[in-house]
Amino acid sequence: MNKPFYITTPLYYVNARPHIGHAYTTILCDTFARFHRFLGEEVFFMTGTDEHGTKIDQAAKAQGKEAKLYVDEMVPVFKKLWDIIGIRYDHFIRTTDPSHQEIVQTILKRLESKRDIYKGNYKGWYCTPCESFWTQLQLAGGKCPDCRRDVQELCEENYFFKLSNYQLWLVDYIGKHPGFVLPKTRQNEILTFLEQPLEDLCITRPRSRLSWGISYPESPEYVVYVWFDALINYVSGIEYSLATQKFSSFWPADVHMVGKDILRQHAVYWPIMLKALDIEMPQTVLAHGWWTIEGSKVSKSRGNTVDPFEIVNRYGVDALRYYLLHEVKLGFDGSYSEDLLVERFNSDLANDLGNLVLRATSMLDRYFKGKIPSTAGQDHSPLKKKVSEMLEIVRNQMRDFQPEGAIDAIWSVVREANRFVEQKKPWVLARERQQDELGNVLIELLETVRLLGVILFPFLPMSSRKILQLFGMKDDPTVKEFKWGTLKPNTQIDKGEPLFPKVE
Ligand code: ME8
Repeated sequence: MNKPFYITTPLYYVNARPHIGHAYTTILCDTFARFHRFLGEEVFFMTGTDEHGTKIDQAAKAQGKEAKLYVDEMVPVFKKLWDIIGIRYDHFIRTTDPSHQEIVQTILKRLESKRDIYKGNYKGWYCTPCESFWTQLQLAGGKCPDCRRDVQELCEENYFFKLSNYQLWLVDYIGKHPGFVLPKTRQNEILTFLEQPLEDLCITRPRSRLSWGISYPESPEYVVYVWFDALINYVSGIEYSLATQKFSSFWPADVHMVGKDILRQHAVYWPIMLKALDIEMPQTVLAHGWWTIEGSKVSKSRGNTVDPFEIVNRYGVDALRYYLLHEVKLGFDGSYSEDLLVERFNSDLANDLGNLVLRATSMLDRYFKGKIPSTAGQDHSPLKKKVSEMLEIVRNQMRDFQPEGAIDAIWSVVREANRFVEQKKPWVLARERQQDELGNVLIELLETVRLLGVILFPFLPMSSRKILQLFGMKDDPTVKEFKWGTLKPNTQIDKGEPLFPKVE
């Protein structure tokens, strides 16, 4: 029995509504999760929310609400978006879940007993919006080097986690596991970062300064630093303790999908935390790029966000999924443009895919009253080969974390099938009463459409469902359903509605 495929999104801060950046990461993970289910594997896909720390505390205060009330109101907004855009997660973890909080405390006690945690003085500069401490040397002209805003000087006693003890180990580990941090350019960035001595991580905040967080065990005057708390979700969400059945069957994670903004936490802090706890490393930390607008990262603090609810309202779920999955190569930045989204909608979705499906079913309707004809059969089916090659390409592209490449392979079949219609000219065959040839052409076309419905399931689940319904097939297809030649004569297939009515 193979280990289940375990994939995670970051836990999103609930200090603002989710925007297309969050939707992007979650759609990517959902697509990989669906693809592995499609392959017949057991999958555990976890997402959730990061609910502690200064940012959340400030957002709650700004609305004059208790932090817990505030987060309880925000979480459903995230869940609603995931429902709308077809995200099928297996578990939604919140860092305010009592089970998570307990595991964080257990882990801290374990690290203390291993002497990986010590108490010391922290002197530094703090950037509240970024929640980052900086040393004097790291500041950029006295400002936060990340966001260039003002920083505050701080000196306080705190608990520290001995990252430095594990620096050499980590460099060695990354060097020996080239698939651990991907893409390669990001791996190189992490290795460059690790050329400098690693400072120990301050993992508490005095409660007097920040009260919204998990209490440090035996020292309630401290709360746990939000990043230390949040990273632990990846094991607490599967009931970490080395002894539980769930943990031992799901861990190690196959993919931690993250944006490049939080790679350091996932490729430096997290592996060291795991190493110190004697927990196996995840297979891959995969960093994708940023969606930008006019060169700036789409982000709540910059206030240039795009609301995915609105995009879905205007163009539908699959239009958003198609655009985000296909427009950039995973790992690279992409410049977000609604105009381009509309262009792709009209050309790739409406003209190519939508037309193909409608053409195939309407011609069956027109020439055979919607019933699959029985024909003498055919010796040669040019699309069949293309379709089976497509499955292999999709498999390879997905294994290499390139969903855009997988979509290209699917669209190459969509376009080939449209060309096939142009070449075969079924309307001429009908006029000349070449019934057998006409039947063969339509069967060939409909088989292609049907298998497109199957393969689209991980990427465009709504369109996949609509196509499969036309053929009376169930949702959630697996690769077993990806079989050419199972359309039975006399099966009735309705014309259906256009999948993507054009947008002006
Ligand atoms: O960082 N383009 O939460 P967060 C692409 N709570 N992806 C983007 C994006 C953009 N413009 N903006 C955000 C946190 N994202 C922590 C994580 S994990 C244990 C704790 C996505 O709400 C991307 O995945 O700021 C990024 O890493 C994440 O949202 C940050 O979400």
